[in-house]
Amino acid sequence: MRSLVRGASLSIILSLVPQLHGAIITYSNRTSWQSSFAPPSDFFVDFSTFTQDSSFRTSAVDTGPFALQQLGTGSSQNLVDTAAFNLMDNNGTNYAANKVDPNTQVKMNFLIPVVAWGADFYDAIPGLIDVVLSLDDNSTVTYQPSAIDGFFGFFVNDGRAVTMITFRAAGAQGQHFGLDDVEGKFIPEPSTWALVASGLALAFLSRRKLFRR
Ligand SMILES: [Ca+2]
Ligand SMILES: [Ca+2]
Ligand SMILES: [Ca+2]
Repeated sequence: MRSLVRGASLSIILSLVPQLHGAIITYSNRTSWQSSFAPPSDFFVDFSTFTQDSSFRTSAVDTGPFALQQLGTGSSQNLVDTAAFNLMDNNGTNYAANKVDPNTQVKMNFLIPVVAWGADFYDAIPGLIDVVLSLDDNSTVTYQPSAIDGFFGFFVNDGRAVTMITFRAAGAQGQHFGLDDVEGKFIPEPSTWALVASGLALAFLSRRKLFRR
């Protein structure tokens, strides 16, 4: 009886833990995701700086922290959609309008690899879109957003980082979806660690001097 209760409480606890996939944790809630890494985030792109529709079909659109570009030839869409909106999948502000199908993917290339990334997805029917993470150890991991309209984010906690995200059709059916409020954290630069290390060394030395007096 007791082990039954223990088993039940364990499964409840496990159901509360974010989905684990190797050393990458995924989130469907932005606030929970933000608490997974050391805030603040390094970038937040809401596409509000765009004043006209900008296609990322044949050339990349650079937002600063990342660039968007279509791979393949199947789609007539794939643009940053500014008001008045051309397309249906949006939250009422400028956003990235993506169309993926068996012949067309969209890639998001990061200026610096990211350890944390999240975005709001719109009209992204669950099961139809693969979100493929390319990691700096040349491995890939594939996820799918779980809500038609909602947040999807991940945190890599094993020292690796994501260099590119590819959005692709999970099956034969194409899918059009909006992406907005794209937020993330770059991998800490070695120089940052060097600064931290030299700061610690200075603190250590000054303490030693104090003790010698
Ligand atoms: Ca927006
Ligand atoms: Ca427009
Ligand atoms: Ca859709």
